[in-house]
Amino acid sequence: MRKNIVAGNWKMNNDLAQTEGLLTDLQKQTQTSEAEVMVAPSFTNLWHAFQSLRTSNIEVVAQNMHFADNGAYTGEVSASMLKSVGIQTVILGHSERRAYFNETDAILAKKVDAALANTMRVIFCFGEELEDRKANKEEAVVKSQISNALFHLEADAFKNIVLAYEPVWAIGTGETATPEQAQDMHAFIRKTLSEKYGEEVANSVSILYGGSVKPNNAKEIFSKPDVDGGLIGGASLKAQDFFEIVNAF
Ligand code: G2H
Repeated sequence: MRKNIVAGNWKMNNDLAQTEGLLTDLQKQTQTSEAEVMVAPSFTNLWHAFQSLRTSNIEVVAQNMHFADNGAYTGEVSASMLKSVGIQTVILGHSERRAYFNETDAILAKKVDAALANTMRVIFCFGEELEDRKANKEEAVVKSQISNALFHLEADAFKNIVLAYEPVWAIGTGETATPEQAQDMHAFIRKTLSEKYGEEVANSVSILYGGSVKPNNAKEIFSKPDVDGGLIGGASLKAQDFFEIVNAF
């Protein structure tokens, strides 16, 4: 059985005081679903968040990392640094990283390798842009993003990979893919995995949907058979909204 996961991607929001406030609010929430819950604060607040949530069911994860283990990469953070502050999971390939920081599939393949070599779990993000969808190229784009960054891996590596389909046109725009659009793409992703690695691997990988998931649309999106949870941006910044989404399973 694959896991249901709801991960909050705080992006570049919340200084230390705001992080403390949100962590306190999160711990007041009641979880009624069995989904795995994660939050991704910024690098400066990871250690603090890890300490505050270490006795809770909420895992603290990172939003990004570099592929090298150390060295002359000013401003970057490595997998071993993340692990040294308790972080076991990293989000890689978010469309904002691809768009604003020129992260290519080739760079992402190296980051995935580095995370796995450090026994970390990866939430690997990808998704088409609006022009791709208008040109009916969404499946081709998604297939190439996944295969370029992940298909050099052995099947076994997928035990530590979570996929997050985030159509770029739905991110932070208030525009959500319909539950049917999400299901169609998730089924396509699973088929693509199955063609390369077989059905067992394909059926074991959790595929999250991301892009303007809110308390009022989460239930319908999560009800789709190939949608195993969500990567939540804006709505993860308020504990109550986030837990309404967590409990939408
Ligand atoms: C997509 C998502 C979180 P939002 O970026 O990764 O953000 O829910 O604000 O669209």
